[in-house]
Amino acid sequence: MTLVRTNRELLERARRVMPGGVSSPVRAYGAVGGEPPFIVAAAGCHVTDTDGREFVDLVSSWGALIAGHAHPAVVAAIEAQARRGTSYGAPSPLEVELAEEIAASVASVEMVRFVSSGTEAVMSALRLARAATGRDAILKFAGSYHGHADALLSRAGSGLATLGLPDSAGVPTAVARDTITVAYGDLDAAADVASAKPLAAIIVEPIAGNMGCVVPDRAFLAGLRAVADRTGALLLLDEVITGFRAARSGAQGLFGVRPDISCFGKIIGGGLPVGAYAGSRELMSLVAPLGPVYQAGTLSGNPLAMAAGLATLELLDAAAYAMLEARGARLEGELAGAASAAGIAIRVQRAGSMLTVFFTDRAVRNESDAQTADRGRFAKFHAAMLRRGVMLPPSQFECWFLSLAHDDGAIGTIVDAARASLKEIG
Ligand code: KE4
Repeated sequence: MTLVRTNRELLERARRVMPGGVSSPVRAYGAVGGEPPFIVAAAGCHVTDTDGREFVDLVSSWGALIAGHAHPAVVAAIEAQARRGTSYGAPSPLEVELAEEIAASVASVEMVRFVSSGTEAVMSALRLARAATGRDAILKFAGSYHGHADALLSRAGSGLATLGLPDSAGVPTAVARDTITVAYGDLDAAADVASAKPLAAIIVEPIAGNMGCVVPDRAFLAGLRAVADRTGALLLLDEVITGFRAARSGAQGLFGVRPDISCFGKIIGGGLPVGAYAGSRELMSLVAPLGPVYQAGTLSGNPLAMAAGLATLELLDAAAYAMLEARGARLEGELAGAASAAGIAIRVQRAGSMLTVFFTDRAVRNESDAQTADRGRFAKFHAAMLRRGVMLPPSQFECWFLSLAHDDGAIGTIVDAARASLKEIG
């Protein structure tokens, strides 16, 4: 095993044995340029790369680490569990405890099935919806991302209710065609599609995180619930990002909307591989071994992930959410102030501890609005922030995630770096 050398040498080695040198495309920095730092250590809100550079981290494992990196309580839970074994391939008390915790926190949840990623959760939830309704077609919203299952790598066809087209090589047309896509926030379009075509499910990010942060009108989610009820479609809320971030009860609790199926990930695993889909006892009883919907997984409900998730959720009390909201509000306000001081038009959109700085002067309500953002300017900003020791997600269309570890000092560092970086790129 060759000793790890500099970031550059590691990247060259990585590119020889891994596509793009990464395990997930966005990490390759294709959208922002430059070379991705290879992280070797992290604690609190800081990460350190192989060259010894330290950064304030706003990726936070894409939202999973709401308690911050290597939180002592989470590390202790993982260490203690590891000494009792890492995977049993059999039921364990930890899965029961985490399932009970999710059901106690989210009113629409009576039963939970754990899987190992958000993709797997959404893929399985769609299979459940199709089985429950006997229908194939699903409706999603442009700019949202629900993982890389074939049915969700589909983009809008030419007309409104036109069948979907593959959005990735390797996705069969026959699969993509059953996925219809309309603009996020467009309730009329959603209602028209649902009236024209029997849908198994309407799947939506209740607060969008994958076109950048977009908080929909309250009426949108309530309207989707009414459309689903009227047309017999199931409402599937993808809370992989927002679950236990937007609120303890998720975005569904915040907005008072009751889905038929919820998908979770990220935070409920405390940084270890996890996903879950959940709903009423009646609906979830269709899932094997109780019912005809098959879904399985070697590492589903993995004890280490369950232990890390439980330890994380234990930290998320009302005071924690109040602090995340206060820190998010401070960062939002000071970023806007820094931009106006630099004479640069930005739009900061936030929901609690997730936010996006769009380089555009207009409100971003959907994907086409988001596309007006100046990606080149964001790339310059990203590089300038990295040079100043702040690691932003490497895409204009992602969210910055705060954690309990982003204290006032860290917020100050971020704002100082932003002030200087905005002036530099101005
Ligand atoms: P995973 O399969 O990556 O665990 O989850 C897929 C997923 C599902 N639903 C939503 C709303 C999601 O945001 C995601 C994954 N999020 C991205 C970041 N926006 C993961 C980062 C990556 O792909 O590397």
